[in-house]
Amino acid sequence: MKFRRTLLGLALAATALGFTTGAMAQAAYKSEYKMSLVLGPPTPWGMAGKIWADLVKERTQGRINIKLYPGVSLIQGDQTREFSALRQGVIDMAVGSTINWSPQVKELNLFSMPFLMPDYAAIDALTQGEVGKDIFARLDKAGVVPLAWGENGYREVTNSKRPIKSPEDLKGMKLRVVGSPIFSDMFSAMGANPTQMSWADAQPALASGAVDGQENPLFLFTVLKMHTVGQKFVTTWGYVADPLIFVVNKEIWASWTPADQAIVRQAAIDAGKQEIALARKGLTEADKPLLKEIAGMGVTVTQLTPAEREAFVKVTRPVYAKWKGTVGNDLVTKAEKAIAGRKQ
Ligand code: X2X
Repeated sequence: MKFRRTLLGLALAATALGFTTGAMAQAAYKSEYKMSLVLGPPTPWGMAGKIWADLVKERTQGRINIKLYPGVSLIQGDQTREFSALRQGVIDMAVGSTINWSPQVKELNLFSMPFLMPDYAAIDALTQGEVGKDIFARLDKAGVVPLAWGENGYREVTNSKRPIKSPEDLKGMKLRVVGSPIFSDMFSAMGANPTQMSWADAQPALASGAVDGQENPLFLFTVLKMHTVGQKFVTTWGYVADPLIFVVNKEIWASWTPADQAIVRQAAIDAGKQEIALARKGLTEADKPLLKEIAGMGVTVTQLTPAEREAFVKVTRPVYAKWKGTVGNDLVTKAEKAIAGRKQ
């Protein structure tokens, strides 16, 4: 009773001071929320963050004001620390790749398993289905609030040496890979010489020739004009695609009114849909205009035949088997079934 009376007293005092309860809640809002991203606009990933931030600002009439920090600058470019920083509140919100958070959340390695997702319908079967829900429950347990899916995309391999058509072509090739162990396992199994580094370090390493190649979605090839740093060969093999996930730190989330939470969630879902379309642009049309654009830069674009692709599938099978145990047999089996039953 006493407690209730105190609360009532506080509310009356606040009213006397000219606050409404809504205004009291708003007083706890920060003037700016920090959103972490690896890639900024104009990449699709960067646009995911921009569209989300713009929608939130507009729909909350500026109550929630988000600033973008591309290049994972809040954590000095160390992208594999992003998830821990989010949990700790160094970062308020993020649109992040499953790859970069997988060192902390092992289930996210699912999307990095070699040749698991043969086409875009397979990605959708996972992210938009039960597997996606399981992953979100796991992220919630790990200490963040997951809201929506986006897409970085199929990671195609580029290099300065020769066309890659078979695992033999990768022999001894020095390739930059992300700092997540499954990538070292895969490229070692294919006979390459993988070297782990952040994206911040990868760009000078490509420019100086310290590495021969890298793998990333092809929009990055055109945005960064990778042919100008000697990347003359591109092979499309569709071995891995990394989704993006829109998340908010738990304490920040709890500080918002339910109405604002609903706005932020819906804005993330809307931004995710728009961004996925941007990420697939030029790659899902029958004539794949993005590949034509890259070939037009004097780059040799190799599209593997099913038989050529199969050789890469074969050499990476032991990696798949090993990581199936790490990711979780049940989750991987569920994913395999969802993909087998996907709508085309
Ligand atoms: O580092 C990469 O390759 C990038 C930009 O694709 C990710 O952050 C996963």
